[in-house]
Amino acid sequence: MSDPAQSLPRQIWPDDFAARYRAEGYWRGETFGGFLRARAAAHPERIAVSDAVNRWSYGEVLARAEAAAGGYMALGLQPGERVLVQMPNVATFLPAVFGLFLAGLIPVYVLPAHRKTELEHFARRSGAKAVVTLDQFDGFAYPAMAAEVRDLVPELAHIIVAGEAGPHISFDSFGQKPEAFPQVDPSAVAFLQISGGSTGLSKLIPRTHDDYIYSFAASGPICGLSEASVYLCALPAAHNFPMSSPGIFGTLYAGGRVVMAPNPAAETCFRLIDEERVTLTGLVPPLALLWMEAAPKSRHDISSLEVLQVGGAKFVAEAAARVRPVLGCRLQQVFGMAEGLVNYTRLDDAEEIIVQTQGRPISPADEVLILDDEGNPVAEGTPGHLLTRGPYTIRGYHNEPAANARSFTPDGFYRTGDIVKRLEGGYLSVQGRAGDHINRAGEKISAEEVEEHLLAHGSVFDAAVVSIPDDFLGERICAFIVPRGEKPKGSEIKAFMRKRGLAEFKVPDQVVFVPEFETTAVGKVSRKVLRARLREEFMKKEA
Ligand code: OOB
Repeated sequence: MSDPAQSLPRQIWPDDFAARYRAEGYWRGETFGGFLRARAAAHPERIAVSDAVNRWSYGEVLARAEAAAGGYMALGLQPGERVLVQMPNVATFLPAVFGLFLAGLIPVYVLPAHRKTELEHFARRSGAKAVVTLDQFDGFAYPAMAAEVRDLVPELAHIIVAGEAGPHISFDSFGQKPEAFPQVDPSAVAFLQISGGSTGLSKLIPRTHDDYIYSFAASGPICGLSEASVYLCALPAAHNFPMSSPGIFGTLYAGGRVVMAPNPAAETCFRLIDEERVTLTGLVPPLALLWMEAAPKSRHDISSLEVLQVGGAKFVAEAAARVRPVLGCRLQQVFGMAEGLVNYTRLDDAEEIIVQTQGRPISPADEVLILDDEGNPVAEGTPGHLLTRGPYTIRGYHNEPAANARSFTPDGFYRTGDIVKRLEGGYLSVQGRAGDHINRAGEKISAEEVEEHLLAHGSVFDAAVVSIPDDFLGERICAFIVPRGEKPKGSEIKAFMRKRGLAEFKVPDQVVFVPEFETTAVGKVSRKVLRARLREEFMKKEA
């Protein structure tokens, strides 16, 4: 059988672009391992990361990462091979992934919320040889799930577990630093990030050392980072936003300190902000709303918080305007995507820009096109499709020729699927999106993927999944179902979805039974039109 990931490219940009990005100083030939070594040499004693049980200096993180690299290499894992990483927000996340980087291995970042079906998909798509995970978190046993997936995907040979490893390989017993580390090429793929899956299943996003390090190094000054910064990682660390905008990597790059929050609940995080004197954190809009609810009643002192970033989904202006008065910190809006482009409002922007826009790109080399349906540029202030190209935006997904033909133009622009308006000064205002995915509290869910699972239920004749605007979540998932024979209960459908081994955030929030779906004289209407009409009808009834 061919290894689907054999073809991991050494460089994903055409030569002329790569040469330009180097010449202009965006790509500096740094690697993840290299920058951690440099920081550990410069300030070995300074604290790099803490969680509820551990508190490690830069020197300790490096030593643990080197020992991890030795452990991975002793298993026979070879540079360029992929390793699934499914770790919640714990300090061990850092030695686990920096160990992979030092060994030339390629992390594939799986969310803690992902379940068996998704883990199997990522294992197959990436051709991963191993998984690194935690014994348990929040009552869930990750190693048992990994073992089930290994039984289905034999290439996934090694299960490496931090904490109680049981019959598996113990991450904590990795102690031997290797005699020599492999040479790592900064222009090579460093890791695979997971796409939100706008159509069908999640795709793998190849990011290089050069491009990703540029994105978080350049984010540092925009987000006011310094050695004195303390970043609270409240969202799952595997998400692109808390990982690199500027997130944990940007904070370490700047020589600051990362605090891992076990969950993003207001009380958990307020306590950590108080105890650790946190200066910066990032949230999705629903969490920002909850924090604003909770702050006036909290007994914790959150006055150290200088900046609250909000992104991942549209933060409405009315809520954005309340951040400063209620939480006593500045707001920074972040509009980014795991495929690359990240926009920030600047800390010194006028209040109106901070509240009303989703920011402007990081880089002078970010190219932004806003086009009408025919592909012509629209006037400033007119909504259109956002396309982008630049020094940290990928040119293609990993091994997805069909999706790549749809999602990228022949000259390398990524079709984001977002509908935006460009305002004066290059600021963007997100208006909506062209695609059919659901943005549920910042998690992107493919309607198609959920429909496929619903159709596997014996009593489901047909299913269409749509997003419904939701005051709290931004959007919720509504499944319209045409039953086959006797109508099942909505709760039964939800339980069925959970049993399919899916992340909880993909389970429909609402199930609506309808006798049939509309057809035209010629036959079925397209899924896209059907979803749009179902949403419209439903919203009319709700109003
Ligand atoms: C972030 O990354 P992804 O890959 O989970 O999702 C990207 C999509 C964007 O294409 C857009 O549709 C939506 O999420 N989005 C926003 C937004 N930020 C992201 N829509 C409206 N307003 C915003 N502020 O979500 C992500 C990656 C890096 C930094 C921040 C967010």
